[in-house]
Amino acid sequence: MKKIFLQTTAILFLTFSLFFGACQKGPSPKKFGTMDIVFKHSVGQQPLQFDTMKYVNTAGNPYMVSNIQYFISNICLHKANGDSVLFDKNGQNQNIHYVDTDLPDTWQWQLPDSIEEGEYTAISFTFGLNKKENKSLRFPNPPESAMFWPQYLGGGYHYMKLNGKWRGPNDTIRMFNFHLGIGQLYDAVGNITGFVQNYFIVKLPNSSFSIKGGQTVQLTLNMDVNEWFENPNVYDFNKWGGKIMQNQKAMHLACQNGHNVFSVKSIRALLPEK
Ligand SMILES: [Cu+2]
Repeated sequence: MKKIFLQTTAILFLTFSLFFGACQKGPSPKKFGTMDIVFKHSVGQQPLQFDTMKYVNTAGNPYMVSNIQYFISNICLHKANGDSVLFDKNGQNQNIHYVDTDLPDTWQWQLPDSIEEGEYTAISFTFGLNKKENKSLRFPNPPESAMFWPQYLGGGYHYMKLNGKWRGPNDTIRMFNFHLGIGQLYDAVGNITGFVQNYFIVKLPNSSFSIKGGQTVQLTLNMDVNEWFENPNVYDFNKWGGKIMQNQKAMHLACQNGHNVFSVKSIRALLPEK
């Protein structure tokens, strides 16, 4: 009886040590993929066409777009358990991307860090630059340096320059600089009394994805220009005029509208290269 007991114990021990022995080799090494973002621009469902007065916003302003320049930053990947992964913890401008509709080189962005394989539920990012990131002179070279925001208006950089023209009353064609950046507060006689950080975080709907080791996930992100002018605030160029860098009320309305100008056109894993 004792012998059987010992035999059983030995078998159990062997089984366990085989089982746990295998496990003690540790988890298999983590695998990583990468992410690419491709930037597209539209008015409604149609790709944006430049320099043609073919668009009308919700306020009824006929308008055209000459070019768009903007920063997005702090891309963050979210997991179902509430964890999130922020790229580029070590700085060096690597989690900031400049998009310029005139510069094809800026239309695609390979994110700096590798992404651990697994499931992600959503992607978010900052539109513009947050207070910590938005420091004057951090970009010494063009094209980014041309985005500077005057020091006396709060400094740092434009979040966006959306440039174009609209047709005002009596068929007058007027230029607009729909520019967003740090806002200012003014006293009754026009002295600046404070600054307002207008950057905002965009949470992309329908941005879940999974990634396997060696894969590149390509996110095609679309900016619908019309959305800047309609939701939740109807933005009327005839009311706000062409220049809003010193008009915090107008920039605030614009930034509220900015929360849903971006949508995911597609998000898919490209096959690993062989
Ligand atoms: Cu400006």
